[in-house]
Amino acid sequence: MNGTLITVAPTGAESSKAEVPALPVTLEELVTTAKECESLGASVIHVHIRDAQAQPTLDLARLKETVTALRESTGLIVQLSSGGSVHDPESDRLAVLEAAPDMASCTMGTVNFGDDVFLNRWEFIVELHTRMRDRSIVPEYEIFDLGHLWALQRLLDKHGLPFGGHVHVDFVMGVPGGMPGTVQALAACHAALADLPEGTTFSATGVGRFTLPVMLASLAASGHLRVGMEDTITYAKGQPVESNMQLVARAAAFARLAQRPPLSPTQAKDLLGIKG
Ligand code: KMH
Ligand code: ZN
Repeated sequence: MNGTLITVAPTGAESSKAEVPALPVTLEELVTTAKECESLGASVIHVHIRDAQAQPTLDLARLKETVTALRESTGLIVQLSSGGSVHDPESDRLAVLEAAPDMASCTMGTVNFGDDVFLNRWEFIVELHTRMRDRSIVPEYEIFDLGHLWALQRLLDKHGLPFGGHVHVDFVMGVPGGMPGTVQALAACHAALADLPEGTTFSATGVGRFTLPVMLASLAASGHLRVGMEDTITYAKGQPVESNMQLVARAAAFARLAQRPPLSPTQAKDLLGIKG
């Protein structure tokens, strides 16, 4: 399919509302952001939610309310984060699936995450993968390092394909502790996809100053894009991001320049094997 899937990751679990006032943290802010990002070319939304104090939470009732509101107000594919924050227990991260999103993230290994550790044990990964298939949820496999692709090959060999049969991965590049956001690292990941099922697709996101090089490298390698304030709060050197819409608009413009315009949510569903 000759178009670009654009995922917006508007909030994340790392930035604070006090320090980044443009971060969408309430349901109303999230829905408004989602609608505007859809109109600019996003087809998937990667969702982390916040509580009444704007702190990261995996509260199930809030997650269910969020999925419903996003479905009512947009045509976007709703992808919940099962990664949460580095402090969330495995039980809460698994329970995210009970909110019945279209997609959920599934990180393919443990990685140092700045001064913290983002823990993803093998048994936990297998449980996430299996429960997603049981619940008809399409995974996006999050790849923070090259070895995570090898772990994905092992997962699929031992435990079978995900729901829908299509494999989609997201290279998260430039996290301190993971792979760098360089053309060379992206090329290595791209080459490793040859060992995954035929037709495997990828998107890529570069954290912070890696945003632009990773976006351009991904487009050049026929990849898709993830952008948003989860990954960067700086638009250009010395220029804070004004909104998620600013990042989606830039990604859509680059995609058009590359002659691969943004996919609609319906086209993105076809690509990812999402029914309905
Ligand atoms: N917040 C990070 C610790 C995901 O959403 O699945 C994990 C993360 C990955 O953002
Ligand atoms: Zn996330």
